[in-house]
Amino acid sequence: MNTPAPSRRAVIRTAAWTAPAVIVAGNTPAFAASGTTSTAACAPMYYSLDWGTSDYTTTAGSLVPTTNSITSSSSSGTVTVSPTGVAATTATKIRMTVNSSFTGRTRGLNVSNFRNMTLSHSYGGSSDVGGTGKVGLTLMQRLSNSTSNGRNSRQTLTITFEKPVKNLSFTITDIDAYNPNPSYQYTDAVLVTGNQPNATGGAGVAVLPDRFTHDTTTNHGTQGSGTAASPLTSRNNGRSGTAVDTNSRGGNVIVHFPTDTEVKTVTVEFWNNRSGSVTSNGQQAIFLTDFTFTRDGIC
Ligand SMILES: [Ca+2]
Ligand SMILES: [Ca+2]
Repeated sequence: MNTPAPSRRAVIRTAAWTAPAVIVAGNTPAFAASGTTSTAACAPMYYSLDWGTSDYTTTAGSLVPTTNSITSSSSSGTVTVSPTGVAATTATKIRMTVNSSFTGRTRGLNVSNFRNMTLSHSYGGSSDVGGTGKVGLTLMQRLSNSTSNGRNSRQTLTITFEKPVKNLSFTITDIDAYNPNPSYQYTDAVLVTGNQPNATGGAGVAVLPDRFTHDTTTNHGTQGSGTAASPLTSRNNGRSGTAVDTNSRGGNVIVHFPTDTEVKTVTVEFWNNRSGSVTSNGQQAIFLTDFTFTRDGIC
């Protein structure tokens, strides 16, 4: 047999001729006329986590057991996030795992309405952290004694995405400081880092947030470039003696990871940036909410 292969020009012409028939038979992508080769099935999928309506569950045995108690035990939780406007299937859903552990003197705390690694409701039960109108994942902690040694004592939250995500952002709320005259209780300090996936789907090379949206509209507000030397902290730093209310935006930072860059894991470190003697063993809290991200469509 000596059947000549069709020329490249012929193949392209054939594809150009048959493509409209396929589009007419199915959905016509709005962007078809723009020249892109994408189809609706390959379009990115968008995800938005609402803890309040989610299936979030924790490893109950490792949570801080009773009110006004502390623990040094690690704990974990899982939540499933479904895409918006796309059928929730095994292929499209993404499970997030959150794992909390402690270094140095920092302990998980269960106090009043706030229990570490559970979903918080603000004072008054308004289900609103940082003025977002949303529930948040609670990081509630204090030291095992009344002497703070800064980042040497911290909680580390690791967030692992079952499948790598892109365009990740989330909001940390209630980054504040409290100065109950004459001594300090806490200065919240937060560091966020991440990792891209490696070749086998685990955590690979580092990827850092490339932008932070600080609250600058209140008399508290937030600051910091997100490095260990310049962690996310309160702009007010407790100078007024008052803290940010749990449902105020005055302690908010929106964390943005680089555009179109895959993220497999995120690490959030949370510590008391005071040094020396602190009141109430440095009892302090932040909340994580408004996770949004994308994933390439399945086609
Ligand atoms: Ca506060
Ligand atoms: Ca706080």
